[in-house]
Amino acid sequence: MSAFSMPASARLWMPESASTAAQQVDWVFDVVLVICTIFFVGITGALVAFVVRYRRREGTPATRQLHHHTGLEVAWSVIPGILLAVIFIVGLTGFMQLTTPPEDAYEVGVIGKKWVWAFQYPNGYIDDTLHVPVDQPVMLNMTSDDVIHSMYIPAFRVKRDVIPGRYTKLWFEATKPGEFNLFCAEYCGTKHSNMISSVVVHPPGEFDRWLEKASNFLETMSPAEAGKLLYKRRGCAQCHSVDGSQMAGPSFLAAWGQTAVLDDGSTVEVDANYIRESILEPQSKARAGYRKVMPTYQGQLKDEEISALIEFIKSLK
Ligand code: HEC
Ligand SMILES: [Cu+2]
Repeated sequence: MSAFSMPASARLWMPESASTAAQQVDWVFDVVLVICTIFFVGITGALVAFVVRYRRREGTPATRQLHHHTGLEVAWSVIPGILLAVIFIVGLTGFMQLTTPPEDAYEVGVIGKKWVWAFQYPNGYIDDTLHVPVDQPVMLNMTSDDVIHSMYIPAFRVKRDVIPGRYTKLWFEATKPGEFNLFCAEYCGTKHSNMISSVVVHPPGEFDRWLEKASNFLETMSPAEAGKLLYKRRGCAQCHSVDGSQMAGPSFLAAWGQTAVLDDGSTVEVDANYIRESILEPQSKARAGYRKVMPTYQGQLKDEEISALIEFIKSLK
C-alpha cells in the first residue's frame, strides 16, 4: 500500500486504476515526482537566493579564491547517489514483474493493423474489443500486420510496442469488472487517433459464457447480419462506408454488380470472386484512383466469414 494512494476517483492526474500493477506503478511515479519536486525547489531556490545575495555591487571587490567544502560535496554526491540506486532497484523489480507473465496466464492473440485491433481467443474467435475475466492473469501475445503500433491500457498502467515481424508480450490482471479504454500509443498513420478500442472485464464466471455466445455468431445470425458484424469488428468500416461517402476505399453501397475500373485500365465486375480476391489479395486487382492501403486478411478470415461479408455487401443495394 502506498503512502500516497487515495481512492481512485479522488485522483486528479491518474486514470482509474483497475489492475494489480496499477498501485505499484502509481506509487513509484508519485515517489519519483516528490523527490524531483524537492530537488527542483531546493536547487532553483538556492540559485535564485545566491543570485540576489551575491550579485555584483559597486565598490565590492570580487572574491579572489574559493575553497571547496569536502563535507558538502560528499553529501550532495552520496545522497542523490543512494536515492538513484533505490529508484533503480524499485524500477527494475517492477519492470521485471511487468514483463514476466505468470505461467498460468490466459493467452489472447493480438494483431495491430491500420487502424484496428484484432483480438484472437484460444478457440479462434476474433473480436475488435478485448474481453477478459476479472482476477485472472491475462497475457497478450502481440504482433502487427503493417507498422509499429503500441498497446496501451491506461487503467491497467501497461503499454508495449506491437511490432511487425515479431511477437511482444504484455500481461495484466484486472481487479474490477467494467469497461476501460484501450489505445494505440504509437503514431501509425492518418487514422492513428481512431485506433481506439476497449477492454471489457467480465465478472467471475461470465467470461466463458460471453466467449461461447460471441463465437457462435456465424450460426446464430443470418449471413448478411454476420457480415455486417464482421464489417464493423474487423475494421472494414475504417475504410469502406455503407452510405456512399468516400473514405480510403470504395463505398460498399450499391457496389455489388458494378463494373469497377482497375489501375491497369481493365474492368472487372464486382461479384463474389472479385470481393473474395480483394479481401485475400488486395493488391492483385487494385481499383484505379485509390491508394493501395488495404491490408490482406489472408489467414485471418475463415471462408464462412468471407461468404458472410459477401452477403453483406450484396445486401447493400
Ligand atoms: C486501411 C483501409 C482498408 C481496410 C481496413 C479495408 N479496406 Fe478494402 N479496400 C481499401 C482500398 C483503398 C481499396 C481500393 C484499392 C484496392 O483495391 O486495393 C479496397 C478495396 C476493397 C474491395 C474492392 C471493392 C471495389 O469496389 O473494387 C473490397 C471488396 C474490399 N476492399 C473489402 C474489404 C473488407 C471486407 C474489409 C474488412 C475485412 C476491408 N476491405 C478492409 C481499403 C481498406
Ligand atoms: Cu496504431
